[in-house]
Amino acid sequence: MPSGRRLAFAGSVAIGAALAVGELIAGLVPGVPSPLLAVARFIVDIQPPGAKEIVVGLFGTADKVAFQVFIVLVAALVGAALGRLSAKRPDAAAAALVVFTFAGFLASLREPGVAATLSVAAAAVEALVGIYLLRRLVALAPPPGTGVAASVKPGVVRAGSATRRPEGSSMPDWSRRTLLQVGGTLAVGSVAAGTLGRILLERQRAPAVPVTAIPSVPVPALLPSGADLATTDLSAAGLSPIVVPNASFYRIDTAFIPPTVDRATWRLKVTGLVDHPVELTYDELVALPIVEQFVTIACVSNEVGGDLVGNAKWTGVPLRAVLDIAGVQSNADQLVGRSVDGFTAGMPVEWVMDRSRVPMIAVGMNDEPLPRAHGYPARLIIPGLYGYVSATKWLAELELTRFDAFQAFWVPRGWSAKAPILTQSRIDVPARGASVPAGRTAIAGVAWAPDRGIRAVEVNIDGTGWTQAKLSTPISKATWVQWLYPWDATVGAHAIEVRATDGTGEVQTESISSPAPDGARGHDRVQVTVR
Ligand SMILES: Nc1nc2c(c(=O)[nH]1)N[C@H]1C(S)=C(S)[C@@H](COP(=O)(O)O)O[C@H]1N2
Ligand SMILES: [Mo]
Repeated sequence: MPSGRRLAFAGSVAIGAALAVGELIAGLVPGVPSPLLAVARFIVDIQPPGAKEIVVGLFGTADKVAFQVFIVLVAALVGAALGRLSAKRPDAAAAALVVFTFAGFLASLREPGVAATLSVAAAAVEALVGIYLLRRLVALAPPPGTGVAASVKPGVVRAGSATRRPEGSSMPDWSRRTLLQVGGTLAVGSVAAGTLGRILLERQRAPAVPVTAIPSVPVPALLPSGADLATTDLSAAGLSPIVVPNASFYRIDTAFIPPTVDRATWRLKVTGLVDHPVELTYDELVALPIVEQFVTIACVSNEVGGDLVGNAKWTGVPLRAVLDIAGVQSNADQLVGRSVDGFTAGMPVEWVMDRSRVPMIAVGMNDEPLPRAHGYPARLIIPGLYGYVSATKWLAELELTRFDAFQAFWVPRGWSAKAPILTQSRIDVPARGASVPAGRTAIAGVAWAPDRGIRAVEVNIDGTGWTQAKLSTPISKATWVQWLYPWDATVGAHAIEVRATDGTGEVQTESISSPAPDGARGHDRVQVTVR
């Protein structure tokens, strides 16, 4: 291995170990944020509008992991550069390392619940570990330009040889083995320490007391109950259920670790342009009339045919019941839902005041307390609006303000301030690129246009014309419907296309738009082979 690469390896390992130490301290010491998460969140927060198409896909769970792996890889590249620098100018490399750890510390200051003194101490430990290992490992790599004997029988390495430097090109290439062994061991140890740190951090954040059931008050259902649904559910293998179970419900948010909220100390504030600011405890909130309704929520970054959409039964308090206690002033045109973690979503006051819908502060999801990932203990559910402009999870505050006075989280990042859910339909079966046997087969899927409702769904096979699909009985205008078209499939390649008509009679547009700034447009299409 050329000496440049060894130096790079040495540097990457040193940086990786420093990062791992940071993760471990974060796991062990409450109040010290994970450096990796702090940097990840900082990048999400500062992303320029141009980056929105890349970063908006980040909020799925798998994407969050991928994003962190990416940051670690970037850190390793920085480490590689520092390794090379360290061979010539060790002090400059050490200084750069201090700058990087300090930048990580600054990013971590923005995290909720951070103890600044502990965090700066942790950053100092990270920097010292990084500098120490950088020096030790770089010392194991020969300086650039030093020739190294190409083929020497690898010697047996004893622990003490780790610090010895090769004295010339005729020496056996022990340094290489030693560097690889020491570096490799450190790298493996770092991954283990980092993982342990993250497990401990998750544990710190996990609720101390098990989540208890939603209040056992009589719940007047606004809409048909689950029992009625069973009979209307269309069935086809692979078709989405009308009600999506909590465990498989899509999850999108900017939280790398979902906030843990203690229901006993949680408060909901109503602030801003109101007659009387209000502060409610959880018990006070759920003492208000409780309602239940099925609502389909969707993510604006859902692509045509994508799965960032779902329908659930929500239990909670009508939002207007709380707003009425505060008294909304007439000049307020925007309601901002603010999360305990600082996320904000802004929606028109007019939309939530419209008597035709029942926006709610949900505390239950599909007859269970709101799961932590979906906003425990309370979140907003506003029929008809995309999640980023409405569905605030881990809700802490309702602020009455004006669109010209405040921009919610995603707005300065290139997304529309107002974003009603667009009419969409999706083909669930047959799957994209599937091969199906000839004969009668189901083409089926879901269609939604909350809260205008779905009037019709049509299927077009091979561009031969639009034919009506059968619909499940809609629960309400705020929910999706299933659709099904029994198809007599003939051998060959076929293209299937779908479109929906909403409750106002407007046909889903076929002109394509990307998710940004206000949702994806266009028809879902699949190609299948019939054999
Ligand atoms: N606190 C908080 N609430 C949030 C978000 C967030 O990032 N933070 N994301 C919103 C977005 S973009 C969507 S699509 C919905 C998703 O809700 P779900 O994860 O329960 O499906 O939550 C919304 N509420
Ligand atoms: Mo979203």
